[in-house]
Amino acid sequence: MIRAILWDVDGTLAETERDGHLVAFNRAFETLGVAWRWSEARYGELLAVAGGRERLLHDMRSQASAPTDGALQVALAGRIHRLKNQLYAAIVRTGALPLRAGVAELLQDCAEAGMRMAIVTTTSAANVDALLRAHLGAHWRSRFAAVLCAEQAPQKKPDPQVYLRALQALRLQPRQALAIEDAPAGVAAARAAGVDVVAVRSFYFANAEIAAAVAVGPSLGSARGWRPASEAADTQRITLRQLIQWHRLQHAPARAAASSDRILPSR
Ligand code: XBP
Repeated sequence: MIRAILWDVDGTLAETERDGHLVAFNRAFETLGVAWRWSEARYGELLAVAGGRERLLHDMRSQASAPTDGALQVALAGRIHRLKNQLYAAIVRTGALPLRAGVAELLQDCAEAGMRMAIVTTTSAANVDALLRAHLGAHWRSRFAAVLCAEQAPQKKPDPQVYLRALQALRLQPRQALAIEDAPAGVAAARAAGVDVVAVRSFYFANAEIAAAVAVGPSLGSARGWRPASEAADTQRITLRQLIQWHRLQHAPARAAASSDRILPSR
């Protein structure tokens, strides 16, 4: 039985990587007089490295104009990353990062059903605050039973640390939670913590291999194109009821199909 929905942030709630972090990184490079820029494609490759600061340090190894001294690299990465986060927050405030389709409705489903929710991300707390304040208002935290960010879980996904800490905070067993993720590293992190995942495709992971999810689909705003197929013929989006159904199918396939109407909430 699911007792909480665990939300990833970047790529899942909004297309923050392409339209937010990448743009902000390039503006930070420019502002600080750093010679290099990242293309959309290059940033896609760099997403294999979790964490903005870690990504910068990784990329510096192949940048001819980057400092060669390790301490100088760390200092420069810190400066760029701090400015990047300020610029990211400014981008969010312009309204350029809308919630992805179906997210607001699913948040509402959970609120109405009394389903607890948590934010489970390895991005910085300031970035999460900027995004959710813009979309859910100044009191957005009250909608979540727990908020776990890079500050609480320094081991980045695919390390399971952030999921294990979320389960601890919620006092739940892994089987009592369901994660929503977009990236293979996020799916791996949740699975390594024993948490099932519904994976929603984002721009950068549209074709990535995601084998370990209970369901994979293009958007929470569409009931089409999901594997396994969404049973929500009556709705155009993925509902909490559908998430519960997928989770039950995973653990008790025969019984779930027979008893779903009796057990599932009405929406
Ligand atoms: C997403 C990330 C982050 C963001 C940038 O993590 O990997 O690094 O790209 O954010 P998650 P920071 O999938 O856990 O949301 O610059 O704050 O690291």
